[in-house]
Amino acid sequence: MAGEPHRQPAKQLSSFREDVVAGLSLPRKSLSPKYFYDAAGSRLFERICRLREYYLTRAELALTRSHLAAITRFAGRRGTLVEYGSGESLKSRLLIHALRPAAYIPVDISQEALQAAARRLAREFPRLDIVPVVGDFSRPLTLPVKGRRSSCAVYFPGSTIGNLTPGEAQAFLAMTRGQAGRMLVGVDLKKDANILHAAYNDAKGVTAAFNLNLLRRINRELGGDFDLRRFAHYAFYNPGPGRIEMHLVSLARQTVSVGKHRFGFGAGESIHTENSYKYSIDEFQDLAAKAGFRGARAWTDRRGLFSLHGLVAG
Ligand code: SAH
Ligand code: AVI
Repeated sequence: MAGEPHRQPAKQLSSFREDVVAGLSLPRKSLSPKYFYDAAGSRLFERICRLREYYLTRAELALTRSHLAAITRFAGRRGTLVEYGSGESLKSRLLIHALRPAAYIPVDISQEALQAAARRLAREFPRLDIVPVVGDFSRPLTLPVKGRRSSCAVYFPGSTIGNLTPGEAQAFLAMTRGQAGRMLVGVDLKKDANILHAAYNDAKGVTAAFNLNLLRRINRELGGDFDLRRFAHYAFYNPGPGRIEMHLVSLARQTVSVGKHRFGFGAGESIHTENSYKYSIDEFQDLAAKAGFRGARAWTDRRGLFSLHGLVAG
């Protein structure tokens, strides 16, 4: 069964305008990747997950299937499973089958994706108590978790943690330490930059459409007049910080309005729209330790592309 989604207070979901105006007013323009995920953005991300070049989803599914028994022993059966950034809850199905949780609490900022996923899961697992929460995990969240913290496991797959800066990731982990005794975190691994480059520059242009959809969303929801033909998707691996950077590059000198605000762009100037940090196993375990977690286990796929960390609150 899946009830009506819990919603966090309206303020959390109404800051889109303020954040866009603030981000486009910076000397180096930037927008938070959390705004990619309107209904269209969530659908585009689902297409990305099925692309030949986007190895992350396949690698994480493969490693979860092959280590499912050990992952189940680590997370524990019949407790509460909280999932952050659950999207279409693709990988969660494997865990729900194995863990048989008493309750599943998927948390996502994208209401449409969350509700559609909860409805599908309710058909597949009719006896599971599904409590969807529409909310932003970059802010403090109150979750409807019943029972003891020790019987709650938090699942954060997909390397969504890589979309946070290391400082934000540490703060996020520290916040979840108060919610659960154990965490499972999917983290993309450092690798050949050519493989990374292809994953964020797919031949069909789906990642480009995903990036540009942010401007379409600003036009629709905030009264913007971005001309999508005058911006280009640009993604590259920056080895210093160890991250893929996604940008939208202005192809001309131009002025864009968002409601009553006007923003000038030079030719070649970019809006930085996403970071996707890649970590070695040790780098991520060090980060988790700073947030008060012990990296108890780390599973990888056979090709060593992706990792799933089992963290225990220390
Ligand atoms: N877990 C899925 C989806 C990953 S895509 C997978 O592994 O394939 C990232 C998901 O996190 C999207 O569904 C997006 O809507 C959600 N998301 C991104 N930023 C968020 C935030 N700040 N708060 C809540 N959800 C967020
Ligand atoms: C959700 N997140 C982990 C994806 C990533 O790989 O950083 C988002 C994405 N951006 C471009 N392609 C996919």
